[in-house]
Amino acid sequence: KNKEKTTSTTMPTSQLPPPGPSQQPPPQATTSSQPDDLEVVTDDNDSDYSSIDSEIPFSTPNLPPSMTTMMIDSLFTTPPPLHDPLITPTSTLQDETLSDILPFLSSSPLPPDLFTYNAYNVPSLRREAHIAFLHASLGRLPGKFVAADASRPWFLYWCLSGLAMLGEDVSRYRESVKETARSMQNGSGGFGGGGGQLSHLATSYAVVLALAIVGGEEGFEVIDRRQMWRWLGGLKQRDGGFEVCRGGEEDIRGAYCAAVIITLLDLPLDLTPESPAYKPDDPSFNLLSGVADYVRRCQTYEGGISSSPSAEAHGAYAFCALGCLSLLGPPSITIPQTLNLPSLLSWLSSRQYAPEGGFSGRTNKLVDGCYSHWVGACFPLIEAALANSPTPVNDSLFSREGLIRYILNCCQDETKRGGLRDKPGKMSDAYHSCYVLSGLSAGMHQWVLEDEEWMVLPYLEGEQVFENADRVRPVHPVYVIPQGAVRAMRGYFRGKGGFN
Ligand code: FPP
Ligand code: K
Ligand code: ZN
Repeated sequence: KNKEKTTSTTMPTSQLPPPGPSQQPPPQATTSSQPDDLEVVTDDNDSDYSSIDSEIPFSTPNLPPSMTTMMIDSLFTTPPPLHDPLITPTSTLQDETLSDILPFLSSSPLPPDLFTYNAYNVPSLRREAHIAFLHASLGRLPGKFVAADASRPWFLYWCLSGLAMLGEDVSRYRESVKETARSMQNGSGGFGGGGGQLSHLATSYAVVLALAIVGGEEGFEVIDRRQMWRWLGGLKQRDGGFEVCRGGEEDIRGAYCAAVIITLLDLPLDLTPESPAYKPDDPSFNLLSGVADYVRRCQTYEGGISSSPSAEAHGAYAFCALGCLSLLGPPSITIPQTLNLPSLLSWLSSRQYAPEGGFSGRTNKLVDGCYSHWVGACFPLIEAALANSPTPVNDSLFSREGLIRYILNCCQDETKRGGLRDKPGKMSDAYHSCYVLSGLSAGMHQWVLEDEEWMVLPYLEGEQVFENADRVRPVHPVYVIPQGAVRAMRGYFRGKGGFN
């Protein structure tokens, strides 16, 4: 079995995007600020939800009807031909993980009462089970989730985004998201993880996206744009980057979250003298100035992108970098101008492993379902960056088949719990459900940017190893919410103008 540490909580806390810091006044009864109509799970003792053993035994493979099933390419069923002789704790874990994962890829071990296999020997998407899991994750959670209190805005985003990709109408959450957002906003600008918590770029990003997904102008109106703009000015740094909160760390998450908020709310870009980035001798230096330079400084010797200059390249930050650049201008210009594209593409491609088919987050580490998004969703942006290149991309820069096989075989919870996960043996959670589905969506669609509009082309049944019934909805390649939600929010705030 997978020896990677599995804690007793269902959240991979080491992987949670750092929450809004709660070193401010103690959270004021944040649990009670959750509106009643978000309570979908009826009770804390729901054993189903909180106490499933994370070690899920394999069932005996029940072989599919071989007459109708296509052969699986041996690329996805056999260990790699070369094995590095250097043995390390991670190489040992990788070997063990591979032997855990291989049965899922090469036979059909998933319980037949919950999954059917298609003609490519790929299991179906358990849409209804994942929908139920995400609705439940928006409700009252078991007590141990108190540790994730400052990430409540993230739960809103992960669950709503996941539900939207699964085709659910989430407008029923409008009222409750609006009131929850109101309770998280600070008078001095931005949103914290809950009432009484310091505003943070990650939680502000998550709240703004949650409001966009549920839609509705009353919800949009909750956002104090003027104070948001002032607060962002206070986080902007002279080197182009952003601190994630007042006095907090400066990293590329901050730059991406800020660029998303600024463009969705159509905020004015000018800085006031109160901003640490205000340059009296250069009044044109604004909220988005120097962001590309900051991103450039995050590219490492490996070709990937790190959280901040001189750190280790990681897939999550590659997406932040490309997303950020795609918001600063046309990606075909901003990306090649800023980054060494060949070395970035080489690094991104090296993240996809065979036979697993999924992506790892960094060199010499393991595949994980969430990187289906953080790495997988980089490819549409890379393709857009190459739009004007002399060698256009005619097909995919990654193996869609490999990614889809990994997700549908290995990342679906195989009990009645539902939800999506890192890998076999791990518990499903809202974070992985969101980002596995987003990666699945990236694998099932192709994007082209025409006249500043992202256009989606579905990969069709027959060209791919999934059935159309299992298609998930496309999401905007930069904002990672439905395109209609982006349009509605940008349309609402466009032209609201500046402040005097
Ligand atoms: C390593 O975790 C993970 C990181 C270094 C970064 C994680 C950051 C994000 C997922 C999101 C950032 C983006 C935004 C917009 C907030 P690990 O060591 O547990 O996993 P690994 O072995 O796969 O690297
Ligand atoms: K991981
Ligand atoms: Zn993960």
